[in-house]
Amino acid sequence: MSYEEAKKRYAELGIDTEQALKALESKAISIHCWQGDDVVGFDNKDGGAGNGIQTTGDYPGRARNFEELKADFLKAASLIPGKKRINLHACYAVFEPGEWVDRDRQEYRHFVPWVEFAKEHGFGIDFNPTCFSHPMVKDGLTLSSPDETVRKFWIDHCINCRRIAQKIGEALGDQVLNNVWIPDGYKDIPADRLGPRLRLKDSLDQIFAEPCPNVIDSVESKVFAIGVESYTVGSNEFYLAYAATHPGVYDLLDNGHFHPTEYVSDKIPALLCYFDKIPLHVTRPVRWDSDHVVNCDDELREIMKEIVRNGALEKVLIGLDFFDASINRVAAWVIGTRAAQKGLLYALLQPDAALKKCQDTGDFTRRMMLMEEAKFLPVEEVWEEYCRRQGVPAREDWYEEVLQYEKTVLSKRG
Ligand code: RNT
Ligand code: ZN
Repeated sequence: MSYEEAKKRYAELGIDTEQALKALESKAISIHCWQGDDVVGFDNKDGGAGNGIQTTGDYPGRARNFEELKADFLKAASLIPGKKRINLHACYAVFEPGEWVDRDRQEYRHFVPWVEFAKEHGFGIDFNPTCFSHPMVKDGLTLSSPDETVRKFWIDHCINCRRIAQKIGEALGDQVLNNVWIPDGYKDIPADRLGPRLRLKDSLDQIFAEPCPNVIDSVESKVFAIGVESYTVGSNEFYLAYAATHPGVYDLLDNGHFHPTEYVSDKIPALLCYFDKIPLHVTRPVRWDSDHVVNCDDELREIMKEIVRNGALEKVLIGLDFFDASINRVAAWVIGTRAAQKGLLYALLQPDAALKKCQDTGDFTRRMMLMEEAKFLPVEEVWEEYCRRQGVPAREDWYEEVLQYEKTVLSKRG
């Protein structure tokens, strides 16, 4: 089937493929830099990811420094259509040769090389404090620590990060998402569940005190992590209530951070009743918060459907969050980002108006019939047309380029 034929088939259901392509093209996806180096960063040379997050796998070719990470990201970006942002963590500070600065004293200048990179290639930037993989995480705690030296260190880090994000936003003439996630919690049954949360609340109040007009602030909840099974300070209720009572702070939903029978696709329309922005971490949790590479699976499509059919493309900030060290990392970026975009396109090509009408008139048989028929509409032809217009490979041939890159670049790394 050709694109023109697919366009006609969609038109029969009142769906305009050209409009869908326009919407897809204008929606930026924030691609996380940390898939490229297994969440190691540039400021903790001996360690990998720690404190509740970890990568598994030993595929060769991990990016070991700024130059390698940039090159790998660019390779992936060249195979991904549409608008792209790069999501940075504070641990990706770029130091002068011989320089090392701890996280509470980082400055904007350490991220200027990233801003230059973003400007050169037309990427947006998003930012995150890195409150993990660091010796100042004491007893698994950061912003909720009872040790005031520890808590102050991380408050200072988070305040610095907002200032850095503000300057990045000013330099790019853009809004920068600055998302706070902390690993704080306990492996075993806590004796005090309230104290840590009150301390976290106080830390957040200090962190968000300064106005930063180019920053979109968010907080990210979690259920549990390895070694943090019994209690998580920054739980869903805690952060949702914090965001709801602090205008300008948003609740970030990571779809790996809920009980396996809970769905972020259902949380999006709940939050849309109250918030004008919902930042997302789109991931693929396999049985738990495993951060597998995003695939175009049922829940991904359902998440995208909730964004599209509620007219929330501007309100929902789509960011990715996965890290797989068991496969080619550049391919992981390309697969995951293209999957997210395919899911979005799929959602943009649904007969939403007709389906809603069925629901509101109680015609549930027709609703089910139409939903099922819509599953096999020719989305592939529209996707390929999109890739052709964007000048990126439309089909699996993109993988040949990654293999070539692996042969000439990645495999040469020690
Ligand atoms: C951890 C959170 C957090 C991190 C990144 C690296 O469970 O999902 O978002 O994955 O910030
Ligand atoms: Zn996340």
